[in-house]
Amino acid sequence: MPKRVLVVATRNRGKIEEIRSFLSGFDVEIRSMDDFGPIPQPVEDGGSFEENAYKKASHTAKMLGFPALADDSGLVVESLGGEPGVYSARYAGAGATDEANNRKLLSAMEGMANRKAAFKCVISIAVPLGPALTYEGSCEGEIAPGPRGENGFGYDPVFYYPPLEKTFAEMTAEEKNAVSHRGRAMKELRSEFDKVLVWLKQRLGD
Ligand code: ITT
Repeated sequence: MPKRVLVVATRNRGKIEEIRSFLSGFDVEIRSMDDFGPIPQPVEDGGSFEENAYKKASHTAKMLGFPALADDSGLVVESLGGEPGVYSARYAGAGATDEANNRKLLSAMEGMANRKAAFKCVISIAVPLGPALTYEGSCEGEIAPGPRGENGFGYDPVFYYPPLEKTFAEMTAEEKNAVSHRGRAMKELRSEFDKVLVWLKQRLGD
């Protein structure tokens, strides 16, 4: 029997690599957006990570006719009232680079004693029509005084994880995946992946 196709609905290379490694070994054929021609981008105007993850997964499934997995994630900083939150990708403006977002965050945090922050991740798996499955994970840490480390992507150089005394960018992929927001959400998804495959079969009627 051909393997079930699952499209990873993200343009973020860092996320794609992590999600692929979490799903390696499962009975599913992972495709990325690069395997298809260009499609219109979904509008990420939801007020929560859940809403945006569903929008991305559902939009992609509808456009491509395959089940799709989307990840909406971001950094929630306590002393900034939860910012950048759902605006994490465009904190320093539309199309901002990771470096620009990190610079803006570090300057907003200058002189702040409370540096508590949490990475949040919501994974949504959707079919072309109907509801989606949702998985969530979070990871608590602190905003470092300055960037440290070369690994990972996004806010990794400025997110310090006290239990390992490293920023995410100083960790190996294995270390980050074991404790990260995405790692925790994907762990839950992996633990019931057989049920996900049954759910997809029922929804898709094949
Ligand atoms: P897609 O919407 O195409 O998936 P995106 O990068 O725009 O890609 P989001 O809208 O979910 O994704 O924005 C997430 C933001 O949070 C973005 O700036 C990421 O770099 C950052 N982020 C998410 N997970 C991260 C992680 O594990 N490490 C560092 N930064 C992360």
